[in-house]
Amino acid sequence: MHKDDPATITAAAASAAPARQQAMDAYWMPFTANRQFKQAPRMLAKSSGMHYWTPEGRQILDGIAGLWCVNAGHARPKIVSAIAEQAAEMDFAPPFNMGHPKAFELAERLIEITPAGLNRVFYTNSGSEAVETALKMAIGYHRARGDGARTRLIGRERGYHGVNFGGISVGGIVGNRKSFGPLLPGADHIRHTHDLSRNAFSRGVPEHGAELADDLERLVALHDASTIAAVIVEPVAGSTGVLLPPTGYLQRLRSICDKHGILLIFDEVITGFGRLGSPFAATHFGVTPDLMTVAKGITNGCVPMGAVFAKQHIHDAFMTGPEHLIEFLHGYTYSAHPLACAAALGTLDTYADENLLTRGALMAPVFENALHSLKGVPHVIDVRNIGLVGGIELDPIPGNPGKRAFDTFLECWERGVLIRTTGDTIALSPPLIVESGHIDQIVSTIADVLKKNA
Ligand code: PXG
Ligand code: PLP
Repeated sequence: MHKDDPATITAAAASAAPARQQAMDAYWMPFTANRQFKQAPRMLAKSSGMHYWTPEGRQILDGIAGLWCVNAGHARPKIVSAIAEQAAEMDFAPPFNMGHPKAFELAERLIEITPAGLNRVFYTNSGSEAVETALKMAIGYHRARGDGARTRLIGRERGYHGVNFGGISVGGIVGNRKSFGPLLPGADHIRHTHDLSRNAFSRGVPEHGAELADDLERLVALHDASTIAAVIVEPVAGSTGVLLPPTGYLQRLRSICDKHGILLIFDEVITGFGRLGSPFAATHFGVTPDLMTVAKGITNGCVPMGAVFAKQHIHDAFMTGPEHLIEFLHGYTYSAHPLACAAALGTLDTYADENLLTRGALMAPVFENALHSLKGVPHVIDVRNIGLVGGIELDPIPGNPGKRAFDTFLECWERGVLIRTTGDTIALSPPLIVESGHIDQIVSTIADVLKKNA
């Protein structure tokens, strides 16, 4: 378009007009009710510490760390300056057959905090890409060892593993799967662990349900272990409403995998980097997977990044053949992006300075008590908590699932508190710098809204 075109002139004049209404048609928003949003937009313009501000300057308390990712809180100085300095020093470096120092430094720093044995790091740009990478590593690993019939991937009902084809194939959210065809062949699912009848209002991990891990034996009996490459689970399922593993469940899953030579993948995109009060869920539960996916908190949400951690023997299985040839035919243009590596290093410094990877354990009792005070509030049918993750399940409006929780979200927003809903569950995951006053504000706002609408 030429600069003297009438359309260009009009666009320029419009952008200069101070009270111009923002045009919203062009942006197709992700996982959003686009038409509803554009009628009544909820916009964020600034962030610091525990808060956002709207373009009009209204302060919003962040009850969900952005989207489970801003674990150290917003606008942390070491992260901000790391990104700014890196942008000025070197913007991009090709990651294929080339390297840059911060990519290596970061990997060494990361394996200091991962569970023992997970000491090889592959970078991606999101959790979804980390999941695809881990699934391909699992299948490639077996093949490299001469066990190429192990191609099946097992997920779990109600699991969320991002939105790419591998992730939705092992994922267990009907809505995310049903519109997109047959997906990956050979994927199957074990049962989820959510059981309100036995476990409602448990404080911390629920008592009942370790035997649900035995569902993996059912799939082994059906498909034969020799066809199964890996099982992937979220140690605590986040997206489908904060579903906790029953006592002993993850241990049992680990031992069934070991018995049958199946790799265990923990998807720690949400649980990684301190969310449960330990650096990782694997640390928290004392169960080490063979592969572990992370994203979100790795850069405090400031620059997109994900990663897969692999046990060394998995990495080493690929390191065969002529030395000049690529061993794992996989990678992204932006793997180990310098801005992401710099942000991650600033993030790790911030976590270390303030002991944030374990601070959740100190705040967990305060959080737990506040959440469980919602028992008896109208429509609350369960409260679940671990570390600084909370789930408040509401009874659905008959014939209108999700509406009660979504209406609660809208009213909390009006009252200056950002929460997240999935189905009829409210999910909370405040930044790990949260203080008890913030927790009170979040929980009392939810209680007030539910009582008002009772
Ligand atoms: N695995 C898990 C366990 C996740 O929680 C992903 C993979 C995908 O990560 P990316 O970076 O590709 O989004 C996630 C992401 C929600 C919500 O509604 C949760 C996620 C993302 C968006 C919304 O709770 N988790
Ligand atoms: N599509 C095309 C045409 C490409 O050239 C590339 C990368 O070179 C991709 C997709 C993948 O992009 P990315 O490496 O950012 O995932």
